[in-house]
Amino acid sequence: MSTKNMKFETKVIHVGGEPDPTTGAIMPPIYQTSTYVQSSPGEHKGYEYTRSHNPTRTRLEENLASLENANHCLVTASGLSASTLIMHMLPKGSNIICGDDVYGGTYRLFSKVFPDIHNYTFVDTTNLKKLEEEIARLKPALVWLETPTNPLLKISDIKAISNLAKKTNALTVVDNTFMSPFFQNPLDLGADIVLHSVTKFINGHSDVVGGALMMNSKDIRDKLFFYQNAIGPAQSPFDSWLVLRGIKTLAVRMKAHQENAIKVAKFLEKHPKVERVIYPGLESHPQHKLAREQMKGFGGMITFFLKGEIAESRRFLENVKLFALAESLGGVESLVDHPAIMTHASIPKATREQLGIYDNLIRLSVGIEDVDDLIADLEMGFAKV
Ligand code: P1T
Repeated sequence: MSTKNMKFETKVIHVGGEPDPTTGAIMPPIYQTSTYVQSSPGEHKGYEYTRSHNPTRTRLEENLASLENANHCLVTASGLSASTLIMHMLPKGSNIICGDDVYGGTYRLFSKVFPDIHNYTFVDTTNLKKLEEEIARLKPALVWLETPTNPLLKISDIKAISNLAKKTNALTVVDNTFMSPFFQNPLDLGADIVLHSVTKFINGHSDVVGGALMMNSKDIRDKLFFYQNAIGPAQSPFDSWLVLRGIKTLAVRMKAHQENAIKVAKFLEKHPKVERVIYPGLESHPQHKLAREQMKGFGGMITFFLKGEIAESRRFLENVKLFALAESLGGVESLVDHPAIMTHASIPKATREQLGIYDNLIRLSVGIEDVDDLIADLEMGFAKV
């Protein structure tokens, strides 16, 4: 069966998972090697050095490309190293439009590391009219979307924005980390590059840091590969193997994350100690209709505002137990995060508050434990507020 005809649930298990040709081993070998023997200078089997290529990583790249309906994939050492490669690919002095609400590390990369090389303008990409004006004014080389955003879960219209960007030959990049390829496929909506922090839902077990870039254009792939090889952020064979192991359950995990998240979001929406809940699956979400159109589900991330200030937030966060207080997301276990102090601390307070990231904002990565246990745990936290 051609992989193009396979359903997602089959692809995650089978693409890149052919039995080992020499032994028949059903699980892919970990090619834990830095180099490969050549029979004569330049004569080899396609592998020269693991920074450039590794067979275990190749299998993961094949699998991930198929999940995003992409022709190509590069697996990198982290999500942020994947973002870094895109920045190196652009001509020096490029204008870049970036959504105003993005992961704090992405914001730090674009506001502290790369401004010497490119010019960044942060725009609310949910406002198409404003974005259109900015695209016409800046003629950017690239429009960077995170949708849904981290942590406010704002949703941008990938199809409409890719079309706007194409008018001025700008590339559209979508950071699809929060949805995973199971719930959203940006290339199918017109984006040029999809980025994932593989650390999150794709690996799903909080034991690997990694990134991935998927694209259809061979030209873009080759440019990005050049920088990956030249700079060096390739994923190790063992980490690629762990991701190949974790990814087999991506479909079942995403369904379970979503089932639990819907119940938790509804519980929070009715809770007297909660001011407001943001979850794309709730009718109250400002872009619920767009979420229904461009996503195949609503995912496992919830953001909510507690009634109170930093003291109340701390009481809540110190008293939940199943929801572990930790950065990151997308693992089978539930996590809770305080963006203002933790994941988004690198954004200046004034900018953060302009966006709505206040001290009473709490982000949940809803795991796949029993949902009644999760709700009881949240209730324990609220009881101490
Ligand atoms: O951590 P790393 O694998 O380098 O991925 C960076 C990254 C990129 N994009 C999004 C949307 C992300 O959420 C992240 C990492 N985020 C966290 C660690 C966090 O807790 O939000």
